[in-house]
Amino acid sequence: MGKTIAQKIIEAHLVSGEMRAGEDIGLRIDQTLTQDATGTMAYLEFEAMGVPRVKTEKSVAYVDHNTLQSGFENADDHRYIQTVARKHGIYFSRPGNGICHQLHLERFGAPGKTLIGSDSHTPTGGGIGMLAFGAGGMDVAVAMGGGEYHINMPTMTRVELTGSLSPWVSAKDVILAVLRKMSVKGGVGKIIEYTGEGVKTLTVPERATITNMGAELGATTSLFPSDHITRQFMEAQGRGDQWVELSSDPDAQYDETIEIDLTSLVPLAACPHSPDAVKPVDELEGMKIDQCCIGSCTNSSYLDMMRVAAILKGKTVHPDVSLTIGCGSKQVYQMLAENGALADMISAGARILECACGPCIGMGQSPSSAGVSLRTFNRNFEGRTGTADAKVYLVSPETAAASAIAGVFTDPRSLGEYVKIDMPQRFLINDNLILPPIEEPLMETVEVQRGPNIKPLPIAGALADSVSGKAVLKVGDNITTDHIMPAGAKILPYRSNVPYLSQFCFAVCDKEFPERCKQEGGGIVIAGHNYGQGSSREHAALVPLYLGVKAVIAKSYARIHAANLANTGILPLQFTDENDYDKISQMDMLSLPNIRTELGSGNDVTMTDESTGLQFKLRAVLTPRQRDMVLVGGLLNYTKGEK
Ligand code: MIC
Ligand code: SF4
Repeated sequence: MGKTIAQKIIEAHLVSGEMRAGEDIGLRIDQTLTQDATGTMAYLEFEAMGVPRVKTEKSVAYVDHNTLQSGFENADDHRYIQTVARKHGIYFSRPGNGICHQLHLERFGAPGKTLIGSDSHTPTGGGIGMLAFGAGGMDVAVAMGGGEYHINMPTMTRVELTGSLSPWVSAKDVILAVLRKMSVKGGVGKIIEYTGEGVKTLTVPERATITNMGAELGATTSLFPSDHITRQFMEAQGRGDQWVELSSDPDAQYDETIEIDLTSLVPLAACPHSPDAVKPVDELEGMKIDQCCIGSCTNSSYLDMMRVAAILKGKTVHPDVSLTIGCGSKQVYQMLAENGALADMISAGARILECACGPCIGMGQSPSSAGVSLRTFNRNFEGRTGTADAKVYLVSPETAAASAIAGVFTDPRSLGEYVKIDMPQRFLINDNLILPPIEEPLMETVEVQRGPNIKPLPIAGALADSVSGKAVLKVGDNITTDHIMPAGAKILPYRSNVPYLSQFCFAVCDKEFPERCKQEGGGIVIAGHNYGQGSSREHAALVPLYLGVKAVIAKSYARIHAANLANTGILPLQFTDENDYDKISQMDMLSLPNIRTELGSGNDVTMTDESTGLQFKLRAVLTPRQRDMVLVGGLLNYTKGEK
């Protein structure tokens, strides 16, 4: 039987398990990436494993999330990551070089390779035919040490693209159209492959915008074939020798097919507060706006920026609008500086930001109270900007630029003649902000430098015979990791300080939560569907662990977060009957009397609500390997035990 592209790459990297949908499979990982906000934890975990040099083909540590350095904490974290990278054979991308996903695509990624990254948008690499997954820091640490990366073998979805995009409609509109069809949980358990004639009309950066936001579908990953367009991109990056062709077999079997006609697409926007709340821009036209932010790992390529510059050329940003622009990489930034496009942006009044995540993760540029902000980013979750009542719309760079000039939501098709930008024959290549690994004897002499803000990570003990605790929090559907463990300029500097972070846990939902956990000695969290969507930050598991959370009971989970819970030793449990969710009230006393014995033999778990006397049947969302892991208190204990 023919194979899909993902099945071919998986087959070539399969270390354990069988390629049957739903089965636990272990993959050999060729490359890893980390960023600074999750990287400190990942490297602390890697150090705890005691492996002298990474065993991957390439591991890269990027610094892009927190580059404000508003106190010593971040500068210390950066220094820690730089020295730990030097000590263990890891490339280090210095702050200012750009955003991890854009940079990885430009300088390291290659078709047919496997990549895991401690960031949920790692599937950006699917734009060049990589099999790239977002993962928790512990999974990345294990992969750096040569260990397998485990996932449940996903089902295969094909998105068949026909036609070609109309002028002023772009890749962002394609993925917003997919989100409108599939919703933020429509991709869970699936790998999405883009096929069809329309693929040939899309450049690599456009493909990468689409695979990047596959994270917002909850998909395990997304990818495009590797074809002549991929080859041209790799050659233009001076890496043509790393190109291989990749396509699915003509008789490949997909579990589901979705059709998107590129020709009929129109500019779209995701409305507050969810990436799948999609409407055509022309329905929003005329709405007054306060801010436009262009950039992020989704839309910060050379092509994106050149189109924006062309729209801004000779114009002035509307007096009521603040427009920020951040390029995805130093390569893009320097090319714009050299060809004059940057001058067009500056002249129009754009506020140029460093090449980094910036406003996307709430690092500055919080909108005014109840402000309307148009962003080319990938997430518009409540509170993520740092302004609780801000209204964020996710749009294409074309829509953002047109609206920034007009001062109101504007359909870019009203701009008149389309400006076509060609892909460069050769990108400007200057890797002077990437510090390559050093040789073994030298590595030994490197001293890893740690600042006082780096606190030890909480590690769970072996699972007790029985577990009980109050339902310390009850929340609804689609709770994001930004709800569980917010980021932003005030909190991000403390990503290596779990005790400090714990004060902000679930702050968006319930400010009393940390205090309640302290009084009750922790407990159990009750949640609706798609619990933990969004970021890969394992802090959303480590911090609840620190506060004494022993289990989460949800209607369903986002993939990376469920894995992070298991990795840290918190039980991810699921209702077998969704209606049971309504029968539990916050502060009920819950008990799992036989949990250890039950998990020893399977996933069926019984729970009693001591406050009502009701009994419930739950299911542990764990593979057999994860059950063993939870029994010993998480992945670190499990990996140590394996040696
Ligand atoms: C995000 O977009 O939410 C982040 C910040 O990049 C996260 C990682 C993090 O929380 O550090 C992600 O997407 O995984
Ligand atoms: Fe950075 Fe935003 Fe991309 Fe996350 S989504 S990696 S914060 S740019």
